Amino acid sequence: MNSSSRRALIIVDVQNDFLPGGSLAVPHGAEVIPVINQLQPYYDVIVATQDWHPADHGSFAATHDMAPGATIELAGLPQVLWPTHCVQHTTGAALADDLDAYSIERIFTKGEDREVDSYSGFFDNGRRSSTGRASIAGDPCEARGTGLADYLREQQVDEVHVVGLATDYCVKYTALDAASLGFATTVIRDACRGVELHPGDVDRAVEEMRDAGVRVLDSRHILDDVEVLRPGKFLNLVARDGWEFVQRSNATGVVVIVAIRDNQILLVQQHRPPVGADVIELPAGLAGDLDDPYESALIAAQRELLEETGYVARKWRPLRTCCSSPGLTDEQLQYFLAEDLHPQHEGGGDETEQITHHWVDLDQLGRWLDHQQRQGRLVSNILFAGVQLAKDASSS
Ligand code: VGL
Ligand code: ZN
Repeated sequence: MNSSSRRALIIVDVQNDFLPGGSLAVPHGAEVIPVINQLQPYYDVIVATQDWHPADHGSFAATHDMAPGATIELAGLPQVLWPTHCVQHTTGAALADDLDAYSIERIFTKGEDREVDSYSGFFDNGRRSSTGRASIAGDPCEARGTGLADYLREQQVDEVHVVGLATDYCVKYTALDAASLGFATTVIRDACRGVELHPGDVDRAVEEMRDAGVRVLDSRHILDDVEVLRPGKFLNLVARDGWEFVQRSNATGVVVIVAIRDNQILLVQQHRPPVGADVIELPAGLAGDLDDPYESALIAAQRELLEETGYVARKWRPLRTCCSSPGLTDEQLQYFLAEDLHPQHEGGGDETEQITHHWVDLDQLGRWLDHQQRQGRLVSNILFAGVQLAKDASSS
């Protein structure tokens, strides 16, 4: 990074009212705090935003004697009504105690005008198309900016990373405004949590931000100090010490299941686009790729086995964690032994997959695979590791 190009972290609304116990608690909101604390040393400039409402703010349900969640019109814009939150000078409006505030240079308040809400840390909701000049007090023709854009420019910042609460409101609008103002903008997904008033809101917010040119990364991409050459929806092309490789951008790990019954192993067969063929492999899948990015590996393994093969195992044992292709990816595979197996349904994978399964005699495995390859199927090397690990486990 050259000296005139500086990177800022914008910490959005990490305030007590948005945390568990607060009046507008964002589910799992407190989980962002340790992640944000870890990230801070990687930035030249750190600023925070603070939702800072008068007690009778127009976004509060109580102001209109209505129920939270309803939508009204405010300043000519649709406005979701919220529980009373972040009232100026209250504990609920204070930044979280556990958030390291030592390096925060400036706090930009927003939402002071009772007639209009302000999700973005840059502008109120009514001025989304303005130029980003800070407001001149009392001049209604000027954009009602918070001063954040000017501050960042004064600090020679051209790249901003946005974290905090909530992914589907203030984080989203802050990131969209940053991008529209010309800042190279990244949202660090695992350093944010969403309200999810409607299921899927967070995913939709992520899509919307991506469509607007916002890069979406996980904190490990910053902490690892890898350079992201090309972000993708599922994979990022990155480099470390000049070595290009791929990182998964949507999962925390990969689980592989070695399911054994009566000296037979459970194999799956599915079409794999990169090789353009059906591949014989072990049941496997991503941990933390669905609604819960923090799903444990064991739960993911149980879910994948059931989804792909229809089997439930009553006995589980972690085996070994191995890297899969260390020149190509940092991916690690967590192998599990699954025993005491009971069929529940047909399997087959999710709606996008067409997975069939086979029970194969371990003593006949080589010949069975020869036969499969003669039929044009390919064999994943992962299955040989699984066989070996199962052998090691049964002799220990
Ligand atoms: C927020 C709703 C109302 C946020 C603020 O910080 O995302 N959400 N006010
Ligand atoms: Zn608010």
